[in-house]
Amino acid sequence: PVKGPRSVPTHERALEAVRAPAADVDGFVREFLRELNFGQGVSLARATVNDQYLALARTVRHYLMARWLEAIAHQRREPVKAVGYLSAEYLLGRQLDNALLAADLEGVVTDGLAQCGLSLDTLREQEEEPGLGNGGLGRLAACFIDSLATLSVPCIGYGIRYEYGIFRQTFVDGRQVEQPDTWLALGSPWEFPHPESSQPVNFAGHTETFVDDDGSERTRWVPEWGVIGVPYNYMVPGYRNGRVNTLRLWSAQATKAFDLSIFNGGDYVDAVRAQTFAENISKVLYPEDSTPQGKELRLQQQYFFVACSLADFMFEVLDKDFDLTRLPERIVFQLNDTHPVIAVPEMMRLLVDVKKLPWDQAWEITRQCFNYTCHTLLPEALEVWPVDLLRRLLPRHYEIIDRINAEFLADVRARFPGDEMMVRRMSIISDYPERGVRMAHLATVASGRVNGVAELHSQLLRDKVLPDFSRIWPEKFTNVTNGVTPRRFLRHANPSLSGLITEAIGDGWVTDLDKLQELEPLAGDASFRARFREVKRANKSRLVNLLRERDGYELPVEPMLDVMVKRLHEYKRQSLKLLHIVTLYDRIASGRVAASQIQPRTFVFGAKAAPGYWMAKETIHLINAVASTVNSDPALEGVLHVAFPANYNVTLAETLIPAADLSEQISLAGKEASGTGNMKFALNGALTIGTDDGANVEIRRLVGEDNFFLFGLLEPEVADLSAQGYVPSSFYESDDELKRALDLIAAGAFSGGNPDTFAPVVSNLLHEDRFMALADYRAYLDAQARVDAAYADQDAWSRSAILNVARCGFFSSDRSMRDYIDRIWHTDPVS
Ligand code: T68
Repeated sequence: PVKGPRSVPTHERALEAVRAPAADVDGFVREFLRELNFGQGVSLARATVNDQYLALARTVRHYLMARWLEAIAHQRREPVKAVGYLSAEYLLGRQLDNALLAADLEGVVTDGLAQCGLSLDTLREQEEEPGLGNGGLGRLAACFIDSLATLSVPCIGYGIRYEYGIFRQTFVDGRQVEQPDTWLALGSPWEFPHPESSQPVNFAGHTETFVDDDGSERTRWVPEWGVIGVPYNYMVPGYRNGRVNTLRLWSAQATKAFDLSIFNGGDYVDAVRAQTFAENISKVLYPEDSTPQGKELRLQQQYFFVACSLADFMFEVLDKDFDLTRLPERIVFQLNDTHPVIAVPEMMRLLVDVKKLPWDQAWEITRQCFNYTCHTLLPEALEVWPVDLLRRLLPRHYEIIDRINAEFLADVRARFPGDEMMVRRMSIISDYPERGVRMAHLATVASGRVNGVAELHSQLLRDKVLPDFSRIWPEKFTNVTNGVTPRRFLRHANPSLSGLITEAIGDGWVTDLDKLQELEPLAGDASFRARFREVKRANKSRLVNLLRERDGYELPVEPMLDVMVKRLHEYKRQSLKLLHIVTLYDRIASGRVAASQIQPRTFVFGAKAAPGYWMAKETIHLINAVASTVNSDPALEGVLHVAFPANYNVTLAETLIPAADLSEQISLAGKEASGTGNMKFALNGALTIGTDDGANVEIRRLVGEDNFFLFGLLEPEVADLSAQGYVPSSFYESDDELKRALDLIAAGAFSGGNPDTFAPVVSNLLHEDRFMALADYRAYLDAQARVDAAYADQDAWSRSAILNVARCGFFSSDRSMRDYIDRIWHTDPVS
């Protein structure tokens, strides 16, 4: 019998709207214990921390579920144009706290768990973060989908459910050793597999022409093998607005037909091998960032997730009989870099071969459905697929690309008769050094809009990377400066500062970050500054405790905390940071400066190197070597410390960034497309020392030049110096301190006297130095001296830090999303 005021037959109850459990302590405890007992199958008394964590995660999901189902139902009832964000990477970070924050459950959960004798702090540590991305590009995708949900804009994030995400970094004798990231091993409570919505994906084979029923000649693809894509859905909750969007990640599975036939033939070993082969596609995230790794498996991954995603949207999300000529009214696909660009010929194939639309009409639709974001300036980072490979793996797609190119080049020739050089430069298919498909060109030709990720980057993209394209289609090119989600990177990561801000100006800033401007007058208030300093100090001691427990570092809380966290790359110039540290060390060790004369600093690095990037790995070894020398010198106790916690990831960033005083953003001008770490630090009240590069330019303009330490060559100066012929050794010869620092490393001061250990790093800087670290060394040291002087006046420093917070509202990813919506997508929120 159903208890309650009204007796409702069971079947009718089932039809009622899904209800969240009561959002009070009792309601939570009931639901949590039910999950523990019936979902996890254990009693509270016998439950492990992992059982408790899994039950908690599932309980929290229940609170979001009704909204999620409603969002899906609403989109079916009253469809509006949605964003299809196509990204090979999503660097999500932990989910539990984000969900608690979005659903406003932290208080209830803390109290409810306490009633069960459990602590939220312990359970949250149990979560393995889904590290399905390499760095900035993947993290940006995660910030963007968070903001779209918070803005109530329908979005489906499409990507790959890698079984192994970005490798877990360990250090052995100071060298990076990669371990597999087994993020799924203890269960993955945030995902919902939907095998019934699987999509078949084909590869290889050949194409053939045939005469259709209506007498027309058509092409069909006769593939050789295929796999199945199984979707796993994740909730993307908006911040306290009742909106929950979907992230749909695809996992590869062997087809039944594929292995059954072999099984029936009696060859079990071969059948299993076939399965392994198919499932390899979503096995592992490529840990190479910035440069494409020209591997067949990578192209398979790209096509796999894009084919699943387009079919999913066009034939599952939309009704099967939807009039595809109206597709642009319902979806706009954003290409997150070139990785998903194979979606362009795939859409053409679906429209022309499968749906039998005329080519021109299909092209018109396709062009209205895609836009492309470029995330790099390094020419070697633009993907080019060898024609032979593409043709073998995706023969029909190659034909389609070839026709797109032929029509595009005919257009170029018509506009610029006789300019065959231009035709060659612009061609989607290049002839040299081998025949290859330039994915950035294909993306640009097919897209309505092409954008860079910061003002400087977008300008260089137009003028240097794609100049011919911007000449023929100036209106295609636009800028959208990156942003970061204030929910994760301020509200969640920095509860102390969030509390102080909210006390001062209310909590509207969480969804309207421009409101931080209201803090500006408080920068002039001595008591507010004192409280701001207390917050910073508390965040530093939180970090010091974490690094003691996590990595065994013993660090003082008092010194300035100077942080450089990002992927290890020559262009980002961790080596320049090292030269600064080695110089400080040398000044004291040589007696030129007394330890007591130095502004005490703790340097923190966090960086993963691509496993195949040798020079980056040598640099990691050198950072660790310098760290152990500096940290074990008793004369430097309390003066200089260097920490390099292994396995920098989103979770570590959340404790590190709020503690920082100084943010290192020191790439060679013209190389960092934007940077987003730079925004997170400034928003958390660190001052930046940085070059005139990427979004640093905009940060400095907004926070004011007095509150930013600028140094180094400007981009045009870099270009000039390059053109003249850059000779790094001339800087070494003419700067005594630089010479001493490099000589010290070369002499083995950090390698137990062994001069060979770091000879390659030294020689690379001295004779090659592609990113001009030596040219910027003196300017960098001078800027660091200005930092020291400024930090000596703590009151003035905190004034600048508060102004950084107050003036960084622009860098909310909510603003980035509004820019995409207004200038590129033209989508509307749902109420
Ligand atoms: C980064 N790119 C940019 N790439 O370097 C950074 N590449 O300036 C920018 O802020 C950020 O994108 C967001 O726009 C990357 O992170 C990759 O991770 C990557 C991954 C695979 C292949 C190539």
